[in-house]
Amino acid sequence: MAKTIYVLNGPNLNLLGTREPKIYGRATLADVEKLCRKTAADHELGIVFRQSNHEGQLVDWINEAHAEKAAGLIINPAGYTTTSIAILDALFILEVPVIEIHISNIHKREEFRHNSYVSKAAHAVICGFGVHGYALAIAGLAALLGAKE
Ligand code: CA2
Repeated sequence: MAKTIYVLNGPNLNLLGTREPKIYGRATLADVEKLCRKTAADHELGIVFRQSNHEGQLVDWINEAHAEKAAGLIINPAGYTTTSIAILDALFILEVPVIEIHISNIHKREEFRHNSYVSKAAHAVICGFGVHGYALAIAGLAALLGAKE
């Protein structure tokens, strides 16, 4: 049976492609989902792709990934990156690799974006590659999972 990965997206990423194109580019979340599905298929991985504006919903989906024995999880926690101990605690429960991704280079931006709680549970962090970072995250996760076989 194919391994399945979860790709979770946090608040306001539903608006991707509609505002602040200089920071986030012009791709929509639907475009990102398409890119992720293609990249996952190229690596023979199943994929669950979701977005929510609600912290508890993201926690529930991380718990679901654990219950469903997902092979790995990629998360763009967006605005919850620097605030959510609940998301961090849920990620700590996972026994599979977590990759944190940000479209923009958060370290080049305002200081309040720098201190990620999520990074404490992440195997790797990708930021600053625009939405292409999602494809890099899936390829990196696939390599990690292959290396374990
Ligand atoms: O660069 C990223 O991917 C971020 O996670 C995006 C978050 C921001 O709070 C993080 O510091 C970095 C914001 C997501 C908001 O998404 C928007 C999409 C379109 C237009 C405006 C905001």
